[in-house]
Amino acid sequence: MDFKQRIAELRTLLNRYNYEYYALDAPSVSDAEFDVLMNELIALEQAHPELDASDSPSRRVGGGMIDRFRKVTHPAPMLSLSNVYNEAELREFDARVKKEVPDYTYVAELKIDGLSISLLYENGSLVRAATRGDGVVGEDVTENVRTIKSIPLSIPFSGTLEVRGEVFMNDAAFAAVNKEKERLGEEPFKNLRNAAAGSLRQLDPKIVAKRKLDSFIYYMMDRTILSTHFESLAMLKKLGFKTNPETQPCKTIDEVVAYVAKIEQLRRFLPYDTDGVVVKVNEFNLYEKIGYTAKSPKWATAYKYPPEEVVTRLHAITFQIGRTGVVTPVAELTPAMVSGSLVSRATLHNEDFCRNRDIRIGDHVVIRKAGEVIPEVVRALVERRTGAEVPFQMETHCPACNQPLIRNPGEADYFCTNPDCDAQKINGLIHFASRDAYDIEGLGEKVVTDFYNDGFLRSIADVFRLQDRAQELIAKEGFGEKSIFNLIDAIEASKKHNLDRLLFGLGIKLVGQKTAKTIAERYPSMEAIRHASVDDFLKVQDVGEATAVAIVDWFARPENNRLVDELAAFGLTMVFTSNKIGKTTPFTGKTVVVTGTLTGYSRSDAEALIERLGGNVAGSVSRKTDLIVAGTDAGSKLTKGRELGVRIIDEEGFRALLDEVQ
Ligand code: 1X8
Repeated sequence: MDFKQRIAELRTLLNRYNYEYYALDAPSVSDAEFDVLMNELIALEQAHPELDASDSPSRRVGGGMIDRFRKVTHPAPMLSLSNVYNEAELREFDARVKKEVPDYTYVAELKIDGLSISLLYENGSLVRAATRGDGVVGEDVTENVRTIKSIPLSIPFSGTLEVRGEVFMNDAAFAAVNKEKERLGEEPFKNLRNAAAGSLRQLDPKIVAKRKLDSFIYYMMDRTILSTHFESLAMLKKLGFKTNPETQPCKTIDEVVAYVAKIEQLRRFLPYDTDGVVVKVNEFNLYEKIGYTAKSPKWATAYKYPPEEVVTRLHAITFQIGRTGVVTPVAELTPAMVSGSLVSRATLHNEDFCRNRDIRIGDHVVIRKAGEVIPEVVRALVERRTGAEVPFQMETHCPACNQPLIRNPGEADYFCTNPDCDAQKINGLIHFASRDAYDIEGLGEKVVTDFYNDGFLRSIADVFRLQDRAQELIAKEGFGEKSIFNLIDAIEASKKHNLDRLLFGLGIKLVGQKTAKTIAERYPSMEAIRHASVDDFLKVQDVGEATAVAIVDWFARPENNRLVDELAAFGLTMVFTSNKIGKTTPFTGKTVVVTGTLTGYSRSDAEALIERLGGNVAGSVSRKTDLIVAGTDAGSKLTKGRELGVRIIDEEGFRALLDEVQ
């Protein structure tokens, strides 16, 4: 047989075995047989590089490093779902559907706690995978997604097909990755969702391949081929996607209510996290009639289960010093399992929280872990008191440096104001390197603390000096040469991060992740931020007086300015590159259709511009269209827009609106 044919045969065979193993959970060959065929394919492909194909099963090991994730605009926005939290609200959802359409059925599915993904296939090949992002613009994670074995690289379908689903991690893969992280002295992932998100955003697809991500696909975006959602799920399965087996068609809302009750029991035993049930109207032809809100379809909703509450004993209250010096009371607990992880500490928020709830040492307390947030104490069980409990007492001095704590009038928190407090500095460094901030892989809690104590790391600038001390670090006990070089590579790579990560990472009081981003969007360089006044910051959406003052105060300190200068000299990115501009424009939130020929812009340039300025571009005119930009020779879209009374502008009007933005 000629090699061409053999390669094709091997690809087909391996794709099938892969599908049987990962999507159907029903392998028909042993791992050893699979490996033999895969090795044969790899050898043949290496001998004949001209036959390389992006959808070859050999590609699943992950290709070269990615330097950043390209932004992609979704063909149609990835909407979120409205939420309901109890049976009554679920029935209200049903009543709203019934008002619009008398005759309908539902499909009830598990809500998977992972991250939403869009997969685009052209003539059967996976050509693009994108994260949800803000729903309009996501990130291109194709190379990483190719390593997910339950996602087919090719499907028997001609033409273009977009499908959507959830990428997640199961319990076993989670345990394995955290074990490995622990071995490397890195901070473990806190939950399955973070592990899935953190893995999918890895810049090295080979690492992603090892993380064993999984998927369930639950939307076929083409709603013209079939007439119901349930049929489309069957078709997705037939095409080779992994669909969730717990999905159930429901004729009435009563059946949905029963399903919700059934899953409430079942979900505890599933090897992946579910945070609720998704209910969708089954008949596609009703979707337009039922309609959409700005953010979500009205033909679907998500029933969210309440966070699990567990009773345990609070045996001590300690005080934790945050990166900004804030001192938080922490409940030390008898370890208890809560929503899938062992909890031995929970936040008590602040002094007032503890006083208002009269939390005492020795109390039995209710704790919970709601979604992303850290575990918290909900209340004390007063009826279980013995009389030996000790009332809460706020600490007066910093437990790390022993300086007096202060609480400013009008604020809830106590602060340690000693700038040389070790605990503050270590936490500041941990924060800087953390995933949501400057995201330096390999520089977790343990490593930072260790490097700090050994004098390698005292300020953020020291992070970028570590490469000069590589030999000393290698000589230190506990780190291999490889892990030190990996760390240095990760530090070097991090310098490309966008400015909002740096701004957040600096640990300026009250500047959270979101605030850092909105500020960087408005003032897109470190110089602009450094020179902005309190009034300037107040112009930024959602930035209040206290935050504005905190930023200006931070930059007023000479040591902070020195730090910023040093970081710039190390080559860190000091400008913000945005896909969208932060300010409100005449296009913000508007649905715009571009039609006809424009002289100054190609259609796609005009559309990209509108999106960058906050508008949503649509391909057809409907009642939801807010604005039509009509060039010359505009046809039926213009006519329809006139009929519907949509605002219409020509190219000159378009330019005038753009001028308003400047
Ligand atoms: C989000 C999710 C959906 C489903 C499962 N898990 C999710 N996280 C499902 O449809 N079974 S749908 C969805 C969305 O539309 N945002």
